[in-house]
Amino acid sequence: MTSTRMLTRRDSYKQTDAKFALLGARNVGKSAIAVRFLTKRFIGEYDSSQDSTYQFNSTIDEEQVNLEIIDPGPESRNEQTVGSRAIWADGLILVYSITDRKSFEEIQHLHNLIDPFKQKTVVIIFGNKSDLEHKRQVPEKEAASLAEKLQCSFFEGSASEGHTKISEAFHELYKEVAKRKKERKVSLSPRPLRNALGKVFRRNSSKNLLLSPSGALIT
Ligand SMILES: Nc1nc2c(ncn2[C@@H]2O[C@H](COP(=O)(O)OP(=O)(O)O)[C@@H](O)[C@H]2O)c(=O)[nH]1
Ligand SMILES: [Mg+2]
Repeated sequence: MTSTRMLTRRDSYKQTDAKFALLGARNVGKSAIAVRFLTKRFIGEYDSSQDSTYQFNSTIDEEQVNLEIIDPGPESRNEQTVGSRAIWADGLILVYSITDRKSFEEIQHLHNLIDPFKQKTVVIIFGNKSDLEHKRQVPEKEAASLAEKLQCSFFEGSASEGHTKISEAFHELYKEVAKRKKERKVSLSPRPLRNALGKVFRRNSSKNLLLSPSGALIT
C-alpha cells in the first residue's frame, strides 16, 4: 500500500531515497501519472507548460521513503535534456499512450539517448490510456517484446482508471533502484576491495613480481 503526502518545511532536510523522472511524448499522460501516484486522483487537465518537481514521502513495503519526481514540460525530449535527466535520476519511466503509435515509436528513440546511463539508472516502460481499448494503436504484445529487447520492466495501465498499476510501476522502480544502490555500496565496501587487492597481489607474486606500497609494479 502506498500513502503519499507533500513534504513539509520540517521534512525538507531529509535525504531523498530515490529520484525519478517521467519521459515521453506530449499528451501521453505523464502529468496524470505523476498526480495519480501522488494524490491517487485523476483531475483530467494538467498544466504541462513547464517542469513540475514533487518531493514527497511514500510507504513502500512498509518502509518510509522520500521520493522526488520530475514531470517534464513540453520541451524536454532533446538529447541534452534527456541526458541530464538520466544523469540526475535513479529511475526513469518512459511513457507512451497505447492510442498513439508515434508516442510508442519515441520510446526507442528515448531509450537510445538514455542507453549510455543505464548502468546507473533503472528504466521502465509504461503504456498509458489502456481504458481507451477501442482506440488502441499499439498491441500490448508488441510493447512487451520491445521492453524485453531493451531489458526494461513493462506495465500497461490507465491513469484515468485507477492507481493500482501506477503504484505497482513506481514500487517496482523503487525496489530495483534500492537493490542497485545496495549492490553499488557492497562493491565499494572495504572487504571486496581487500579481496580484489589480495587477488592482484597473489597473481603478481606468483609471477615473482613485487608491488610497491603505492600499488605500482616493481619488476
Ligand atoms: N482516457 C485517458 N485519458 C488520459 C489518461 N491519462 C491522461 N489522459 C488525458 O490525456 C491528456 C494529456 O494528459 P497529460 O497528463 O497532460 O499528458 P502529458 O503531456 O504527457 O503530461 C489529458 O487530457 C488527460 O486527461 C488515461 O489514462 N486515460
Ligand atoms: Mg504534462
